[in-house]
Amino acid sequence: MQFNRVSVVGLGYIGLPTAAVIASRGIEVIGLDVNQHAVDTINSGGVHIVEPDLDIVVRSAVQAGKLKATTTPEPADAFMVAVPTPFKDNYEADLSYIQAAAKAIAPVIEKGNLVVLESTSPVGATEALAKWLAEYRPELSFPQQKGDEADIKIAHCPERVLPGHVLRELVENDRVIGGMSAVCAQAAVALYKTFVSGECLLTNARTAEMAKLTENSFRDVNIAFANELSIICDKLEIDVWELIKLANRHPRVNILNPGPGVGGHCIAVDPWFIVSSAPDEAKLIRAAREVNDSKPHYVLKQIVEAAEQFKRPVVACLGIAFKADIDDLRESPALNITKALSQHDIEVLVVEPNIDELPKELSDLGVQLTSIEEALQRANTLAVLVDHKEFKQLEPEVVARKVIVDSRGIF
Ligand code: SAJ
Repeated sequence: MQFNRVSVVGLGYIGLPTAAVIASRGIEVIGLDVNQHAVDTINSGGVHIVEPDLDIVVRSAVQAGKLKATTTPEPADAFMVAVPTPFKDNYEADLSYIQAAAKAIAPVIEKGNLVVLESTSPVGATEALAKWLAEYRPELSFPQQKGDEADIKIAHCPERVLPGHVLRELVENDRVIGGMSAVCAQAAVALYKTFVSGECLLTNARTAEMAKLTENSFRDVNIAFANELSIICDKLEIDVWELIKLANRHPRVNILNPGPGVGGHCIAVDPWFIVSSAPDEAKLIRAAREVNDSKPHYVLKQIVEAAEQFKRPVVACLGIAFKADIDDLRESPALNITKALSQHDIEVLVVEPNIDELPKELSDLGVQLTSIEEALQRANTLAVLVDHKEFKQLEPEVVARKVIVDSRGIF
């Protein structure tokens, strides 16, 4: 299959880098988004999200005339849907953005087109997308009706890039490509081969959906193991970091790092899609979620107890991002701990080298953003919430006189 024009639906953390990378390969890319501000920013050569080097790739693709953003759907050879799939209150996946994307592109799809769902999705979402498209365009045929002979080809190819390394991983990572038929999968491989140097591994759509959920659940379960160990070790008066280092010397053991909880938009969400599809069977996956979700409360309690030894407790929270060396504060356990801490009778300072301004939800509570030097002068308690490189470089003598709650084990 030949791709002269590709439409990327949803220009967020995945869609925009994908659109820019495909455009950088000389293919004409139309980015579709409902957010006018994002569309305008991109068309002026800018970016509305933070990811290293993304601005450079977007700017050059726009200047070369290969990337254009719009709020109005246009015809293309292939459509890649990268819209959010949050969960609802009952932890069931909310597919309304996928349905809205289907509704948006339905009027412009044509016989021979390929539609790929990239959004992380519960098992069955690709079939749901195909069903919606068939409802909106009854005169076209779809793989659920005609298999390999269908007018429209549909596949699922979950994104698997690590925030902070998106541009490299988009190209280098192997991709799992699940077709609703063999021909659908082949067409999707041809599309991904235009920009992926990793291997494209073929399967069906349901397995591809489950593969993505499995990858993130694997990580969640393993982080939960480390988090549970850290709580057990506190009780038994053992240094969990030393313990893990020793245990990891076994050739078949590789324990991850405990922390203040699991943040970000993927690992704390995706396992719930498995749990809600198989509630009675997914016991371990659910327990891992619960362990990780409870860790911020445990760390908060440790900080409050440490701070309350002082008559005038001043706590410096080191880091509020959701993980090391990024500025992304969304779904961050460190941010939530800091917020909860400021509701106690404690003065709270934040050191976050990756941002210039505190989010309003913190500044409104009287929390102050300070330099590391000022924090070391003013605070009597240090709460290490993120293992940013700036904190790892601190000399042990500098922090020696402080009471420290080190949820990341950097000191
Ligand atoms: N964390 C720990 N201990 C660890 C590792 C991580 O507490 O040993 C915490 C981090 O601090 C962070 C959270 O877990 O709060 C998640 O961070 P992460 O670096 O593990 O993952 P994400 O959310 O940035 O990206 C993940 C990746 N998935 C896997 O590594 C299996 C990425 O490849 C996916 O594309 C992404 O989720 C996604 O979009 O699904």
